[in-house]
Amino acid sequence: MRTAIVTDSTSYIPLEIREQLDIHMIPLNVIFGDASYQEEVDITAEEFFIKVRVQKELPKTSQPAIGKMVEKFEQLSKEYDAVIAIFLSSGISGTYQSAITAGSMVENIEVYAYDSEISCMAQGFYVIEAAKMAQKNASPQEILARLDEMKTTLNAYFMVDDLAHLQRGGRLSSAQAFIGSLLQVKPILTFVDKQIVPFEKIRTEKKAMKRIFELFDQVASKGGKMQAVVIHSSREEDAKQLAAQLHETYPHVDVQISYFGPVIGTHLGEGALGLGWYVV
Ligand code: MYR
Repeated sequence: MRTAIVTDSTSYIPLEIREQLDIHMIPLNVIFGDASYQEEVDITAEEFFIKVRVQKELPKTSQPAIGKMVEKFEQLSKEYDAVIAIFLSSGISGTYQSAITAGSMVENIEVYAYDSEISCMAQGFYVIEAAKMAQKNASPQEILARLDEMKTTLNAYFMVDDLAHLQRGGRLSSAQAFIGSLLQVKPILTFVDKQIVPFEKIRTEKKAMKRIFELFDQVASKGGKMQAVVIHSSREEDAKQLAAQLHETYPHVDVQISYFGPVIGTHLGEGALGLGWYVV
């Protein structure tokens, strides 16, 4: 049985890796006024942040059209028997729900939509693992069981420079009054039950980063094999420094660097920094 692995653009898996591992990608869109761009196809993260700086109008985002998903699944049905489609958290986007609808509309291929309950390269961890297993001819059930196993240790914490973006996009799950009190500080954010929640209120970025390190250390100090990723929006130097520091302190952890691209960048703004990981 041949299983195709599909994800959405917000995994931000580099094209080279997607090609190597035969990962199929469906893009989400960023919209400036009347112009819609498919991220990772029509617009890169660098181009996006430059545009945001010069345009007066703030961008919006949209999930892929169901028709595009149906088209992709139908195309895959010519070569594959099944699809595992791993999407960003259903608590922040309708993409996963649309994939379920699209999957029910196609014949000749079994579509298993998987809710990563997260996004970005933390979601990418699932996608890459699934793709490696599919290349070794694992069954969809074996792959899905492994993804559920990964979910028990996969975590991400992040902070943003300006919480107003998340508030404006309505993706921060908390009482408005509480959000107001967060605007003055640097809260650590995380995903709980598929939604973004403030994890702890911290006064400064330095202290927030120290706290994220502590949370990571609670797992990494046990010495088990781990994958970690530092994710940033327009903070490459800081991300490199952080990754080097992690690599030096925890040589047993494989540390990568990734980015918040246009769609996620619309909701987090520039200057966001995060750390994701799972125990292999
Ligand atoms: C849509 O329009 O359907 C896309 C909405 C995307 C919302 C993104 C909210 C921020 C996610 C942060 C992820 C951090 C992962 C480490």
